[in-house]
Amino acid sequence: MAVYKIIVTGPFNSGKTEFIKTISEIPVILTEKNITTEDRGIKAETTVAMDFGRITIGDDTLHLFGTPGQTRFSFMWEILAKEMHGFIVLVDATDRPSFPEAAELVKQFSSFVDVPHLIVSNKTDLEGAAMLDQVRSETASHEDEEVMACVATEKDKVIAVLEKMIELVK
Ligand SMILES: Nc1nc2c(ncn2[C@@H]2O[C@H](COP(=O)(O)OP(=O)(O)OP(=O)(O)O)[C@@H](O)[C@H]2O)c(=O)[nH]1
Ligand SMILES: [Mg+2]
Repeated sequence: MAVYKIIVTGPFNSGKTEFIKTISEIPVILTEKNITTEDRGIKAETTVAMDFGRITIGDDTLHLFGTPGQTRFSFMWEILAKEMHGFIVLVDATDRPSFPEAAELVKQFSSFVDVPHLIVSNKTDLEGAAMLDQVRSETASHEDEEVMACVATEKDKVIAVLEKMIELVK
């Protein structure tokens, strides 16, 4: 029985909060506030500090910490990353302009703590989603890096990502 701290990061609106809400076995602690910037055309609320959820898979318990996506709350990133065992970078596959930012997050979180990570191409259910190879070539630091497809609203897809994460951190 192990407990792992896993960070779920990614650009604004990539689905981090949704991912944790879909899977958590406890009510998720949310810090969503009304959006006051030009991003408010995209959705009403954004994460300003963190999400927290928990899920037990087999013998392992994952503590899932979602980060804010808006860069003005980036001061939270390093605080949340403390003592993490691994991190997930969620990418909105329909938002190609956000891919360089996702690549930057991979580098940044790797520099906080040297732990395994997984790049996850999210919203692959939507029309216009980029192919997995395209997401990989624009976000991963090397060609054979693991990139998984996901739909954060679907429990089985989120579980598959977390099982892979457990495999990587063990
Ligand atoms: N169709 C579809 N919609 C999704 C998926 N994942 C998230 N969404 C939707 O995308 C929007 C953004 O999701 P959030 O979970 O708020 O994204 P976030 O990454 O937490 O956003 P910030 O905290 O503001 O950076 C919401 O309307 C979600 O319901 C997905 O896999 N498919
Ligand atoms: Mg959020």
